[in-house]
This record gives sequence, structure tokens and C-alpha cells, in this order.
Amino acid sequence: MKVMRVLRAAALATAALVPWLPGAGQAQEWRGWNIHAADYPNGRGLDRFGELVMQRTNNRIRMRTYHSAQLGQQDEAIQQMRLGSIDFANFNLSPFNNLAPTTQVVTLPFLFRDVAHSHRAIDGIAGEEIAKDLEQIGIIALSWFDAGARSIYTTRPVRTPADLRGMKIRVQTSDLWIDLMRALGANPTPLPFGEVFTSLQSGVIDGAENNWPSYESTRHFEVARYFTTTEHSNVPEVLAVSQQRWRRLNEQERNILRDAAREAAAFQRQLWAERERQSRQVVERAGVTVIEVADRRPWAELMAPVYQKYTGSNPRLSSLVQRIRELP
Ligand code: GTR
Repeated sequence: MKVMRVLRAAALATAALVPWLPGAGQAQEWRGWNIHAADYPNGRGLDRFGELVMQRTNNRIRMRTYHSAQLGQQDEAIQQMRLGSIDFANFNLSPFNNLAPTTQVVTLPFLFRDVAHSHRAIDGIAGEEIAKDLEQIGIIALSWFDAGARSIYTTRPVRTPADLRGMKIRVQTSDLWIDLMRALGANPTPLPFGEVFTSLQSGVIDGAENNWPSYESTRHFEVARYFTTTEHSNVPEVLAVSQQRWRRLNEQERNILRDAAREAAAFQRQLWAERERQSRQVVERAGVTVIEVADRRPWAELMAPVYQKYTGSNPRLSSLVQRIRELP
């Protein structure tokens, strides 16, 4: 009996030393959210992430991505991730503008000089700051997807900011976007992505703004036939997981997810560059009028009040803008 007691005590002592391995050996089912179709670069990036995680955890973490906004529009999906009912996703950073202040910085118009500059910022100082803000609201950022440059497309030709005056232009649900569009002289109309096509078709709005792949894949180009290359914002995207899940992973699992997310982002960026070219070709062949903006200065000059409002009295945000500008 005494021997048994000693053995039991020893077992308990050993158990106390072994770190708690949450759900080790137990299969978990993760639900992923994607706004785009499965074959869009972001959908393929998310699927790659899922496959890598499944392989490297020997199917202990099973990832299933629900494409085409099956689990709701972006704002709802963000709330669901915060509550833990969506486990991983790819989000554009603008819908976080009112929740995570540093996401406003990378949304700011005409901030990045080119794609390489935006990568250096988001893979470095900007990404670090944004990840801290997102963690505060229950979202863990693992890597960053490309989203190219956003331009304005409309049902009537727009060559100068004056042409935009009074036009109803759809924006994402973010105060910064509302101010940005207002500063250009337009009438900003916040709407979920999924409502843009019918709103263009029925004349509720006169235009929207997005990158080439979204303009093409959503077929917005069929109803808004003029694309003006303003390239006013290069807001990037995040591959994120819910903190509720993250908290229960051990360090080894976290590393698997971090590596898989980085690899998925590298893959998405490759696909992205190719898709931008293809999408532009598709819409040009379909007869869209592309209005090239040769000089962006008149557009950029109108943005001064937006910078003033969002960074002027906020040292953290203005210093981040400064540090991004100083990047090579
Ligand atoms: C796309 C982006 C989506 C969504 C959409 C929009 O470029 O990938 O996540 O933000 O724009 O304008 O709502």
C-alpha cells in the first residue's frame, strides 16, 4: 500500500512538471473565412495555409475555409472571430480602422511609393504595431497578404477630382475612408462588399474603388465601365487567427501556424502579381475605358486634411507615418 502511495505521489509530481498540452492528440476543426472566391489569390493562400497546418500537425488541426463570404460580410466576420466562432481568416485592414488605430496608417492615401515599399513597411515596423493593436481586440496577426493599389471606378468618366464632385462612391465601413472620399469631393457611401454590384446596377451609387483583381472578379466592371488609375491607397491584408484558439495552442503548434502563414503569404503575393496583370487584361478586353492618371499630385494634395485629422494630434500614428516614409 505504501508503495502505491509513493508511486501515486510521484506520478502527480511528474504531471505537475509536464506543461499542459491543450487538446494534444485530439483533433480540432477550424473554420476559416474568406470574402473572395476560392480561386482568387487570397483564397488559394488561405487554402495553402490550411493544408500546411494539417500536414504538419498530422491532421490534428483540421482547417476548412469557407470561401465567397459564406460566413458573412467582413465586418460580421471580424466580430465572429473576436467571439471565437471563426478561427482563421484573411481580412483587409481597412475594416479595422475604427477598432485598431495603426491600421489607419497603412490605409492612408499615397503613403507607399511602390509595392516593395509597402512590403518593407508591413513586414517590419507597420506590421509589428498593427499586430499589437489587433491582439488587443482578440485577433492574432500571422502574416500579410498583398492587395495592390486601389483605384476609383465609375459609371461616368472621371479624369480629375473635380469630376468626382457629388458622385456617390462606395467605401469600406471606416471613418477614414469616409473622410478620404469626402476630401476628394465625392459623396462617400459605406456598403458591404457584397452589395456593390447591385448598388452600381441600380444607380444607388455611381462608383466604387478597389484593386484590379476585385474589380474584375466581382464583375463590377460590367456596370462601372470607367477605371481611373488614382492608386490612392495600398492598404494590405492580414492572415489572422482568433485569440481564443491561439491561447490554447502550445508553442510547437504556434510555430507551425506562424511558418505556414508566412509561406501562404509568400505564395499569395506571387499569385497576386500575376492576377493583377490578368485582371487588367480581362477588363480591357471587355471594353472598359482605363483613364490613366499621369500626375497624382492634384489628388494627393487634397489629402492633407485627412493626414491632419488622423495623425496630426496622435504621436504614435504620426511617428509611424514618419518611420514608414523613411524606409528605403
Ligand atoms: C478587397 C479586399 C476585401 C474587401 C474588399 C472591399 O480588395 O480584398 O477584403 O476589403 O476589397 O472593398 O470591401
